[in-house]
Amino acid sequence: MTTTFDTDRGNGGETHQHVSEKGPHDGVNHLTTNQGIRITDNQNSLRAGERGPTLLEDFVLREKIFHFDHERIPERIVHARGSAAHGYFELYDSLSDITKADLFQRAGERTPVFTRFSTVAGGAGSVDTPRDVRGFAVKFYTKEGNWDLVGNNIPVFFIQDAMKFPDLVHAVKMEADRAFPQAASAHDTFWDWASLMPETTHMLMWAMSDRTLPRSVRMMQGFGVHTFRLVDTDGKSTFVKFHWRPKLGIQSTLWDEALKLQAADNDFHRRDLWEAISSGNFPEWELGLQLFDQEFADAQPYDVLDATKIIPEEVLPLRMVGRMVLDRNPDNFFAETEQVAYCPANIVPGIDFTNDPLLQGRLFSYLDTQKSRLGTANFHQLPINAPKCPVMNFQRDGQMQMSVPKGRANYEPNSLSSDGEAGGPRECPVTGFGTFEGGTSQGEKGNKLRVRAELFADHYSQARLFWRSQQPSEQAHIASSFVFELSKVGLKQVPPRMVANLRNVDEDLARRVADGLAIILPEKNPAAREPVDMESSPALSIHANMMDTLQGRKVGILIADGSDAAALKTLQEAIKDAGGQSFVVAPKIGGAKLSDGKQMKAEGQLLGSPSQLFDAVVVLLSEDGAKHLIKEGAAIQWLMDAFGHLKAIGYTAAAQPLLEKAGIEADDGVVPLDQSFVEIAKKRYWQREPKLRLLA
Ligand code: HDE
Repeated sequence: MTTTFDTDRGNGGETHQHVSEKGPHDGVNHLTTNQGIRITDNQNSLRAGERGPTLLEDFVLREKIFHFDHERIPERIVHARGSAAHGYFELYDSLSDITKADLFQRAGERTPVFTRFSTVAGGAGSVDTPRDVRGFAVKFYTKEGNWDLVGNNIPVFFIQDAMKFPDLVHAVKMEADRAFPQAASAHDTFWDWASLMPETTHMLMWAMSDRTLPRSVRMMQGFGVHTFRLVDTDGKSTFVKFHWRPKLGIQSTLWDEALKLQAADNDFHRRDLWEAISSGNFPEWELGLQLFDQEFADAQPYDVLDATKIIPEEVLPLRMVGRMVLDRNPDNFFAETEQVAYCPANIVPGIDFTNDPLLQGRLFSYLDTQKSRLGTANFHQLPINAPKCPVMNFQRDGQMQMSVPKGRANYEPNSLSSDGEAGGPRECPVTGFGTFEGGTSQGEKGNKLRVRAELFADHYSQARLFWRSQQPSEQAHIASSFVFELSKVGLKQVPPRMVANLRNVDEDLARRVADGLAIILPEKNPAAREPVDMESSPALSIHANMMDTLQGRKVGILIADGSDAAALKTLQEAIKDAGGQSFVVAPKIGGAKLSDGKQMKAEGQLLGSPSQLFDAVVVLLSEDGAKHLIKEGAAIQWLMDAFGHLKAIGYTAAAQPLLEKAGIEADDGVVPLDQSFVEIAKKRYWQREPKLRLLA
């Protein structure tokens, strides 16, 4: 084949845009090497003779394999598995009364964001639904530089001091010698360590609750965790805790459901986020602030610099200041989601740190780990990390330097400009980031000490507050999770030690866990500081606050030959009108011949679409369909799981034998299919659970 080479072959730095054989603008993309050389054959390597050896000379082959060999980079040491999206933050009202941060000045203004959700313990290729804390990291590309709010879906943390972070992570990750279990805390080393660290207790309560089993990342809260500061133009500081509230409400799965989701779809959350955005159902959160001053801080029975403590919303309500909408999926997972580098130290004028010793350690860690993960000190130049405002300084060179600074000015001060040369950027004493100078309340000055402040010694008051703020259904889940996790621990000394700590939280909880493990209730572990009783906080319950809605939720509809076409259409429309999504499942992906004689294609095959993928289910079967499916174990399992996971079940009269075979007893959530089903489908039926499960 003869190839015509053009002289105009530049591609503006876009390595993989190609010009045509005939000319650069005829719309045909040509395959090239990384040097821009067109490739004639992408199937065969160059060899000496038809059956002869491959030649070292083959630069096309060598380059292709060389690049492939280096495609992977080290995964994040924690939060390796994640999914992200682009969007914006929109401010409701100006916050100029409390901060000079530019993104908080003008009502209605939008700031671009890139937000990544992650699990913590598992590797990059692990599943989406283990019991785990979720990362909730937001990069705001503000006009005054990048601000990263690198939070979690739980408002407290396991430890109080960064000194313990490597121990925590070593303990929870797969065990050092055997490299299992992956993405799970239910093993010896985690509980050995946690039971020796009473400060973990509050976080453990959250971790053992349904918070760590989110239904979707769109249905999680997010928290900045630490106390930060907002600073206004006069230099006045206000303490702040950041909260993200999902528009769809908080929703979680059940433990059994989460386990089965791992089998049904390893990418359950990643797919859910992607599909929601690509179908135009943009996930949304409101940003709420808890704002307070030193006087308030001093009056609380805990230290606001202690990341194992919350400020209950009932004590300090949230001021809702804006919303975040995620409206665009990444173009490329690696370039964006994998290479994004969040860092709590990325902060803008008007926001500042506090002395929280956990936060202070984080300020070092992220930049440091990112150099190792991304391989060069220039990772801030990657498109996903680059600020969307000018970046000008005298930093130069380093591996993978992408910018081409001009002139001689690479030092400061300089007087080059007086000779007509560019002198480079100058300091900004007024508009630059000025660290908040105050903060000399009690304990903020003094000798160098390796100690913790007095109130940090209270490890149990808020664990108790959390427990008492849960509904009985949630308490049963927490107690059962402790039993499950500790049942996986082989070290004899560990479960009693953990239960001994739990006795400081609540005697009933401790007894239930001990019973569940069939161990003798151990002596209480003496508390470093006696817990105090705090007013319970209903805002901490998921079950009490779950929204009755179909928005963002999916209803699985099982059909087979003969299913009523009109009933199916009506149901699908009703689900859509309620903001939900229907998903038709049939024994064969080609679908079923409905009552009107038409073939309806299925969206999922029964074997590949178990009911844990849905929030509610309908068995829309004819007599014939039911006769056929009663012999299909997957159909019976579909119903058993939906019932066991406390979901609404709608059924046609013909489908009743299947329900009977699945052992389903009628209750408020199991109803013959009619118009009212969409209302029924908006809930979970917690009251069913004690009849189905022996919880601790
Ligand atoms: Fe992180 N954390 N962390 N962390 N963290 C990382 O940074 C660290 C902590 C959080 O989507 C790492 O780039 C220390 C609390 C999220 O890319 C690393 C301490 C909270 C993400 C690191 C903490 C978080 C990370 C690993 C204790 C909630 C994922 C890879 C002092 C407020 C960000 C990386 C993403 C990632 C260190 C504790 C949230 C090693 C030392 C508390 C959401 O730098």
